[in-house]
Amino acid sequence: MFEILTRCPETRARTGIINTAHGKIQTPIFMPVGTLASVKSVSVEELKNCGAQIILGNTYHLYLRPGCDVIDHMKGLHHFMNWDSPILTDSGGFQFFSLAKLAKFSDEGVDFQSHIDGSRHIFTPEKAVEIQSLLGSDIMMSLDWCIGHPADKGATMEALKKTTMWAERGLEFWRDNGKPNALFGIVQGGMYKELRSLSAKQLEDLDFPGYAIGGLSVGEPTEMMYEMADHTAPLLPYEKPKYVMGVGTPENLVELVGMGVDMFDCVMPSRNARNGQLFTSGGTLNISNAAFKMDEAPVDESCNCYTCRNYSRAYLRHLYKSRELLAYRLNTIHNLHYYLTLMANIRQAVAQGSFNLFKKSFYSRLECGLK
Ligand code: PRF
Ligand code: ZN
Repeated sequence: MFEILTRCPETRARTGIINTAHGKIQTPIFMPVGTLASVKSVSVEELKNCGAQIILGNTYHLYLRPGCDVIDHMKGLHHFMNWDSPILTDSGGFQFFSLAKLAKFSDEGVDFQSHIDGSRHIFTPEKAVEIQSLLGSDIMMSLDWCIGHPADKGATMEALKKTTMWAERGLEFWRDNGKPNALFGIVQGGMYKELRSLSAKQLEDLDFPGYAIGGLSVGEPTEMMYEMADHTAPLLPYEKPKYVMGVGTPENLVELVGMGVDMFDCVMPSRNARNGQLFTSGGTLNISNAAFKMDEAPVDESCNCYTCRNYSRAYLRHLYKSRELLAYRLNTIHNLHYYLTLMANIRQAVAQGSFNLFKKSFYSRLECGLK
């Protein structure tokens, strides 16, 4: 399903193509987060115009609301939300860690209480694959156990063991139910290199179509996150896609691509847009800042998004300060366009053999600051 097109001569960065039942995506790629069958505040047409090729949906959320019966009746997630390009779904592993109340982990799976109404549910690794197949996901994720930071070695080992056991069971279920979608394994192992190595080895033996590095950006310092990713990425099969889950800032994406990572998702561009934080080539700005009160300039002079082509910082500040709904939409369009253009520029630089040069100019523009 994955074809590597070019390799950076100086780093581990590469470009490639992932083939899915809903078309091809170019890597390295960023996937906007559409947890509840919607990337908050923007339409699918706007997403496409921002350059989105694939989006992420959440099994945990969609299972609870609107429920599998609704999405099944509506002929799957693509048809339900009118998105005809690839969709990757997360398994729920992370939501048990971040959202669900009183999640109990056993060999069988996860017993949890809904964060919406407190009702009790059980996810097994087989059920996680079954639900994702029903959603019509193009790339499904194994049920895993994501552990926070700090965590002692014993607890981290326990989460890793369950993650491997569940990966194996999910994979078997997926193979028996041969669907046109892919299933990725997720490496855990906390901040212990030897456990990361063990997890990567166990998953490699299972021979997944692709691999994720999970359990990062869970409260550890950035340097530690880089150290773990840099340690783990080269342990995974070179010819398979590698995905770092739930990361990160524009700088994180640039660094991780250099370590050989192909795929990313993060709520940061969309969530921060709704909090007034906008990304630009000169760093972030907060649109509520009084400095923008009379500012006729667009958010970023070098941005070609719908928002920057049509509106001033002064207008966006006014919308945001007045809590006008349009603020969320215009801010989200800009931030997603920024992230997706960053990835397109990274792909171009890697393909031309100039990724290190690109990195230099990326950082020097950030250092110059806002214009
Ligand atoms: N596991 C899963 N989803 C995730 C993570 C994980 O570890 C993370 C960690 N940053 C984000 N999303 N299944
Ligand atoms: Zn813009």
